[in-house]
Amino acid sequence: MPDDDSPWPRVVAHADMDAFYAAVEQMDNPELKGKPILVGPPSGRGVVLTASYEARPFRVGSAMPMARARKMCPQAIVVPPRFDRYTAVSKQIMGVFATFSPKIEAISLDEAFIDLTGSERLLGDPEKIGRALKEAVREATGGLTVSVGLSGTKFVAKVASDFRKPDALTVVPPDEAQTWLAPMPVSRLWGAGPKTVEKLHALGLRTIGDVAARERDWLEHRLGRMGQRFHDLAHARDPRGVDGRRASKSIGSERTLSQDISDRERIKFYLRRSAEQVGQRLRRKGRVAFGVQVKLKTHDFRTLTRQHRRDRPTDVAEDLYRDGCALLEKFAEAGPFRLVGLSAYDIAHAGEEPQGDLFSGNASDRAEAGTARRHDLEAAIDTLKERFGADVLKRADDLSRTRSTPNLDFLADGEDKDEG
Ligand code: TTP
Ligand code: MG
Repeated sequence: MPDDDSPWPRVVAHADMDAFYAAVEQMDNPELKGKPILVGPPSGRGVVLTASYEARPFRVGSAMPMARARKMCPQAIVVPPRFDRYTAVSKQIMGVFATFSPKIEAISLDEAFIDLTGSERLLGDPEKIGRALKEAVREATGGLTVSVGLSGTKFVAKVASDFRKPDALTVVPPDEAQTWLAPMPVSRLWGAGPKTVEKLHALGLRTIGDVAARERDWLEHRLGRMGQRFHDLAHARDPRGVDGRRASKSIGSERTLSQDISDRERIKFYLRRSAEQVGQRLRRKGRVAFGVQVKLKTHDFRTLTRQHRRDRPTDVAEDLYRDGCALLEKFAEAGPFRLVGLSAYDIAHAGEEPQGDLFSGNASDRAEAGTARRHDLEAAIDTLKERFGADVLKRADDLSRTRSTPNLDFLADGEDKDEG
């Protein structure tokens, strides 16, 4: 282990394959090499899963409707996806990472954090380790390139891996990280979605350096807990460890359906059910969640997710459900889907959150008051359920609804999953 005053108290790598699906297709079929390709359904309906780097100057890429991408880049060759192949290559890549460190956190098929702290004596300095990692991936896969970022925190490593894609290696020594981050746009901050970015801009904060220059209290006053977090990240402080059990930090409920569905109202029905179960588990554990994720699995077994980070945490099913419905709008695919799930992540202990003044009358405080009322109501239902069982609960829950919504079956059935 390096000593405490080493410039690298921790060594964290983030590795992200370049144009992953497209690169696999180009590797397997030499005729596609060096050409613009779009991986996605050739039918013209549906969305582009990824574009090769040769196609990217035409401003086409992931999640764009295929028909539009073909118009913008007519010379592109459309290649149907082969998910089994990508999964197999992903296993190869993760296997390579495992030869560098046992501490790996896979984020998706093509992306992982690797904790390399203590590996320097064996593998050399971080730059050398990065080069070795890239070479090992190239060799094991038969030619694929990966972009690697190395620094002392997960946050900086992730920003670094994306910095000069493709085929890049970016090493940011921890003591230079804050300066290195400063010119980056605030959208790079972990947890800053489009709405939050707007809010930050309205506060006159456009770069990470702008955020770092503000007092922690100033940020906390305006952005709550999120402000504290941004302050930390902007100073390149990120205590998160590389954790192979990352999934255990979420609480989810999902269900594989007996028949594939496309109808949005039916999907919402299952989202509500999952939201009820997740809310109940959060309350039982005394936790609240900042993050809400919706997961859909397509009939051809592709898992799609969309997530949202709330400004205020919640343990209320109604909030989770509302976020879930908003997230549903963000899926480009129409279905049919074979699985519907909702989970809460970024979980905190209830009571740690600063409470707003319920009587000050601004919109977010009113929203919080609504959440508090709803919390009490749902907690009362929890108690009823514990005392009298699911039947009473069903009726109590019906009474609690002001508008007509599908009734819930509280008896857990199907593929309910509690990762918490
Ligand atoms: P990414 O790592 O986001 O993209 P990429 O590897 O294609 O390109 P980059 O060089 O910018 O990293 O995603 C990895 C794979 O996941 C991608 O090849 C296809 C798939 N994917 C989807 O299916 N849908 C999506 O919306 C995105 C973003 C990715
Ligand atoms: Mg990638």
